[in-house]
Amino acid sequence: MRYSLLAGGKRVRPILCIASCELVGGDESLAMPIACAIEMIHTASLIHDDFPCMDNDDLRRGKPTNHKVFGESTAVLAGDALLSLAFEYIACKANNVSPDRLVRVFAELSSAIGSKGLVAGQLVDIESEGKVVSLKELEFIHVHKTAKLLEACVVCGVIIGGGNDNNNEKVRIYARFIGLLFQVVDDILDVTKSSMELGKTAGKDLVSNKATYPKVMGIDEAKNFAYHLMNQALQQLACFDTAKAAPLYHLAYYIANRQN
Ligand code: GRG
Repeated sequence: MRYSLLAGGKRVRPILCIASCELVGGDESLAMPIACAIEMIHTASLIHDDFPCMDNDDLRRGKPTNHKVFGESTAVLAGDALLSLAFEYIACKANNVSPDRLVRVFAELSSAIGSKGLVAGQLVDIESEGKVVSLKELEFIHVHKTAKLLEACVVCGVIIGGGNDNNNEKVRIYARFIGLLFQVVDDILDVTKSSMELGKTAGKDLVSNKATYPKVMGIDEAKNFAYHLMNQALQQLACFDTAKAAPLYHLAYYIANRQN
């Protein structure tokens, strides 16, 4: 559990949670237990995603994957235990948050990762491997695999910070757009890295059976789509105080412009 949780990572999800809490006037300390729990959930999903029966990855966060180091059975259990610890951690540590808000946080998080969230995205992703995938199906996969948890991060942040339903709706749409943006940029980077590395080793995009945005719509259209998604995300922040929304603006820029 420690090996994967403390292996690094960009910590985008906890930052989103804290930034959304502060967006509506809440203090960082209120959101911290939920932010930590979300990183545990995310890490659990990465451990499971890396298994041979799923994405079959040997490296994660620059280190050998959990099952490569500890074996598959221990890695299954490490993921399970991180998932369980996340909910225990919120229940035990978020004691300065009112029970009604905590119940809404539990509902938001559990629905984001279950059969209508991450699990649905993962299932469709696995089942579509090697098949021709439409743009609609690709969007379904990424909305569920990636955007749902990002939505939960910002919505939980707003709930904890004391925001209203309108605030919740705006940040939810913001997260939906940055979730898709995240994947489009990932797919573009796979192609550009591949072409730079051509002649050395083939990049992931060249060897993978998976559908990607550049494969479905072409690289130029994928870049235009990324720009459109970033702008749509930023528009959702227009109704908030500019200074308080600054971290969420910068996160969208960061996701759009990252190089790895
Ligand atoms: C809820 C335990 C559990 C499982 C659900 C395995 C599974 C079913 C879903 C997999 C979901 C998954 C791994 C989606 C990929 C999301 C994604 C974009 C990962 C990469 O995120 P980064 O780049 O990673 O933020 P770092 O390492 O920086 O945190």
